[in-house]
Amino acid sequence: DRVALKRALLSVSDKTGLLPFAQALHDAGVALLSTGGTAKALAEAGLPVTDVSAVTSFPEIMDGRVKTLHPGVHGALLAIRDDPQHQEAMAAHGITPIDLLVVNLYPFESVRASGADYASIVENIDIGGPAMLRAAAKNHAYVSVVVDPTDYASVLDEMKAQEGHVSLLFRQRLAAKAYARTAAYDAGIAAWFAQAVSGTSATYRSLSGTLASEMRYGENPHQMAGFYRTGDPRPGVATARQLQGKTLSYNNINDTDAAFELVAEFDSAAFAAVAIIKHANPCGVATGETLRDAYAKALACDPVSAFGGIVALNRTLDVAAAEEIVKVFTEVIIAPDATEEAQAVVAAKKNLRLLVTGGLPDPREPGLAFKTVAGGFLAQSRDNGVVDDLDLKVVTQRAPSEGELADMRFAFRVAKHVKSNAIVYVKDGATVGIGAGQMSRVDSSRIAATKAQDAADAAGLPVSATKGSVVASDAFFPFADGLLAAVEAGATAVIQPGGSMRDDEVIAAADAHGLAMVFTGMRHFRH
Ligand code: 93A
Repeated sequence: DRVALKRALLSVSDKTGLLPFAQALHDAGVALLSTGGTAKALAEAGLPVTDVSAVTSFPEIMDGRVKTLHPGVHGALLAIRDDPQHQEAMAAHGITPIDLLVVNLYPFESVRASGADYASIVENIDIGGPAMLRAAAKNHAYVSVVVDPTDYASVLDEMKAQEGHVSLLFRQRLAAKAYARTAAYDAGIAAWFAQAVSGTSATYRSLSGTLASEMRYGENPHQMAGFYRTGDPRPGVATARQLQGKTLSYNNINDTDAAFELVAEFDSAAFAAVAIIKHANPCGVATGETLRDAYAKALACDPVSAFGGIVALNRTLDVAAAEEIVKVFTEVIIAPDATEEAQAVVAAKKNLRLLVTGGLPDPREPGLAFKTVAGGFLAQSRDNGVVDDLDLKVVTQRAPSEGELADMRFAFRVAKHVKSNAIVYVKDGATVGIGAGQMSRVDSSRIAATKAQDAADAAGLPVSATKGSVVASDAFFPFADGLLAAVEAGATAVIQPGGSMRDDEVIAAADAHGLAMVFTGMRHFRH
């Protein structure tokens, strides 16, 4: 399975390392074929090189759009050397096999990133290069294919170790790399098109990403994990700058994303907002005059769960907030920015990760969300519904007071980010009880109330904070029982999508207890 390298075709846009590599190939007795610009560079360096148009007996045409797309080239790459029919075809058409293909592609990605115009980007979609890479990789039984200049040295090492030959395993590895490259290249083109056509920055409409980092493990230590960037420029965990702390783990990234997307729902010009997240669910969310104030209120919701949590802020982290946050064991802080003094406070906690994003993502931005299923995946547009845009319908005899209404909007905003079934109690711009992820809505209601009672007990308060609160449900109450659980907890107003077959019963129960209730007409399931 060893193959001697006798003839190489070199066609590269990135000419890094080209000359010494070509020189070494020439010294090893390898004949060099090349395309226009590459051939020129080789000839100028004094290397003997045959222009590929001599092989194809066809000039490069259409500004180089067609230079290697020719049976003379592809036959030389694809021929099965010891197949009599292939040998006959080679003889009949004067085709000499190519053993080594060295190609790197038109720089589509960097031209796109440079903000070039549409036509220039299109012109930088390489056609002949990927075609040759795929042909050579397919025929790796005979052909070595090099797509990355950092592999030049290993080709020479391999040839040296094997007296001018390369092994099958080596060729297989090169082939795998070539296909990985053409796949990523095309995915990048698809992503650009999705963006160019939709006119939004939703590059994440297409399923492609570049490996940003490999984690030590995934959700659990026996799982592998990688973090991929899609090129979506939204401020968030994938585009953030880490100022300090340990490397982010898989769960950190997942939770930090949940925290930041939630806190971005709150208008930073109107108030400071803080969300504390555990296992991708909020265990405290609050707004306040200052971040310190909001953090204290968020922490009070469930101080036990906040231990080891992730804290997201909608404004620049200041020293006052930082001083409070570092008192509690916290895994990650994420904020649009952090003052120098705040950074100094956080620096005292070596492991604590501090991420700054440069801004807040727009919750109304379109985009896609994915989930894997056995043998496939699901894609849906992201939940970019915002309660402020909804037409709230009062369905009870009593209309909510202005204060209740403000807390209702707050509660529904948070419920969108809580795993279903979600029940969220809110009072005075702070969550006071959150029930998440239960199979029964009544259980979520009860858990939220119990947790609020626990927090009140721990703080030595005479009554639970759910007394006089409002409550949000991410989906309709199928029966009156979920609403009655909220009544029992002392809630005075309810916000929910509505739309149950038994809405009448639920409304009657609310009226019977003097509750105000509004329907949003929008559900916020999150699984
Ligand atoms: O325009 S192409 O899609 N048509 C081709 O036939 C072709 N053959 C090689 N691009 C083509 N290439 C690419 O040209 C290679 O992938 C490489 O990136 C580049 C090298 O051109 P030059 O040698 O003229 O600098």
